[in-house]
Amino acid sequence: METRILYVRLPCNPIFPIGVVYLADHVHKQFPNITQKIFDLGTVPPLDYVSALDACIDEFQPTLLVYSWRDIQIYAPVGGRGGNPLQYTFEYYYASNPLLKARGAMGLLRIASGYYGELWRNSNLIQRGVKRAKRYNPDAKVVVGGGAVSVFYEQVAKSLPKGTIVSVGEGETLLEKLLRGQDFLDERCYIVGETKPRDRMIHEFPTPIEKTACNYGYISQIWKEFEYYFQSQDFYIGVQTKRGCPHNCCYCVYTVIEGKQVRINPADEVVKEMKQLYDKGIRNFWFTDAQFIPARKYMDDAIELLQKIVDAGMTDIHWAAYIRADNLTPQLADLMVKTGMNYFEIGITSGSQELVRKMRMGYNLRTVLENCRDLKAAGFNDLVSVNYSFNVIDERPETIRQTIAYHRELERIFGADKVEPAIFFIGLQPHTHLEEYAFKNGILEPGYDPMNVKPWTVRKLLWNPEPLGSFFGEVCLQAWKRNPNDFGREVMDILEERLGCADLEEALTAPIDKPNSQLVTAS
Ligand code: B12
Ligand code: SF4
Repeated sequence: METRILYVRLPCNPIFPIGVVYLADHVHKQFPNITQKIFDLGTVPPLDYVSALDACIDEFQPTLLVYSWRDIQIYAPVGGRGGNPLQYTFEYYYASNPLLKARGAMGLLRIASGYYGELWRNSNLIQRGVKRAKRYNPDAKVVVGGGAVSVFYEQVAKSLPKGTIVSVGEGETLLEKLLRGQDFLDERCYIVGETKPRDRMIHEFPTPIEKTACNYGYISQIWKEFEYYFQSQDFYIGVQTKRGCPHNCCYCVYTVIEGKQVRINPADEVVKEMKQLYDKGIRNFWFTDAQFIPARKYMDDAIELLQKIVDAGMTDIHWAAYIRADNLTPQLADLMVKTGMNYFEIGITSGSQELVRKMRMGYNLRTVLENCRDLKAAGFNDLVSVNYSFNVIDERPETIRQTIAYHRELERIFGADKVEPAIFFIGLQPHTHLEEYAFKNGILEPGYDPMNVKPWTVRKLLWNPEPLGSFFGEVCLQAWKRNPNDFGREVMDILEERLGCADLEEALTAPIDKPNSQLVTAS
């Protein structure tokens, strides 16, 4: 029987579906004769999801369904789909005014029903698709993967049909083995109702592949809605330049999804891929790497890539990426500005070197400041978003004062109007060190369900433990009241009014660990 693969990207905010594009490209390079089609529900209006999927399956009659599920938006604390979940959560947990508390409860209820609704809808789209495909090909198979499945692979099985192959992390090799009829169960996957995920499966290393430039000529033949993403100038089209992150940040799951081993995609191939998009009019790119410059030893790769972008004549582009800002040199800063980096997120989490170390983030705040000065000197004049997550571990009034001092220094470097503090609270994710810490400290029981959003679970998973939890709750509520449109800056101002500001030098110096109390010693 002829193999016909249908890639279904499940509904998602309009983010370019780079995952399925890469999978289809890889399969085509290995099996040029297999017929493939990409169907992106991100471009379909919600009321038409079911009918559009049915019509697509009726027409294409796939023998293999590849469902890609990007996000299950559980603890998105910033501007979520149904309002601001962080605000509702904090109103519900911390407001003393009963009206505010009630508003928080209503908001949370709306968000929870939206969340469960999306889970149900996506499972239904999978079940329905398989059933329909079997009408035409009784042996049709289904594989499910993508970011959301990678994080919650242990939980999703209960809503998927028996026989579904659930995949963790990158799926190229799994699909290849499946299509060759080889045993694929040594890949990071399991089959619903037949095999169980191996213990700590997500920590297994992905099978490395040699990444070559995506063939967009081919992709545009198998994907009708491709042009959709070119219509708005706001889209940042994804391009991956490497896979893997060697770090250990306590709350982060990227390093396990992608693995710790960094695998660089050859610069010439990345540029070749970008050039095809550039020639179609694309000017905004998002380097979708977990980290664009994961460590000092990868700075030369970043330099090579950026230089090749310039050499290829792509001098009027913009790009963005996750950047820790600790691995920069003046030369690299120069190239970043010259090649159009126009959005810059410094995910430092805290301005206290002591806490940065305790969270296992492995960088030096003093170096970050020096590099920011280099970026400014190189002409960087766009907005800088600085991510702070308070109260992760061992936060105290003095560490808050240090974070204020650090933030004020960033304002001195870039200009106060250019530095935007993005205040997050960590959403605890499975398979992280923070989860392990929560088990060891009796905050969570092993076997808890991370996809459960009951109020008592959310209180533990949206990480803001006492004794400072109520204090931060109260500060955030005050900030929303005083200036809802500039929440981050308002939080920083209120914290400074209440606690003051440390000496910068104090923020940059970490004292020697006290045993037992920190995450650093918890494993
Ligand atoms: C870059 C990135 C972003 C960028 C995207 C920029 C852009 N224009 O593309 C930005 C910053 C905008 C972003 C935003 C968000 N993101 Co994000 N993001 C990532 C990140 C780091 C990489 C994703 C990526 O594109 N990778 C490269 C491509 C090639 O890989 P991929 O799509 O995952 O596909 C591969 C595999 O998943 C697999 N695969 C995919 N589908 C399938 C299907 C099958 C059957 C198989 C076998 C395999 C398979 O194979 C593919 C090729 O190897 C991941 C974390 C990570 N390291 O994976 C989080 C991640 C995807 N994001 C996540 C989330 C939650 C979000 C937000 C909702 C956060 C928020 N609070 O607002 C937003 C909103 C996104 C939206 N839909 O609106 C979560 C999703 C899981 C979850 N918790 O629900 C992730 C996993 C991070 C995390 N652990 O929390 N994100
Ligand atoms: S937070 Fe960034 S640097 Fe840290 S492990 Fe995750 S991807 Fe790597």
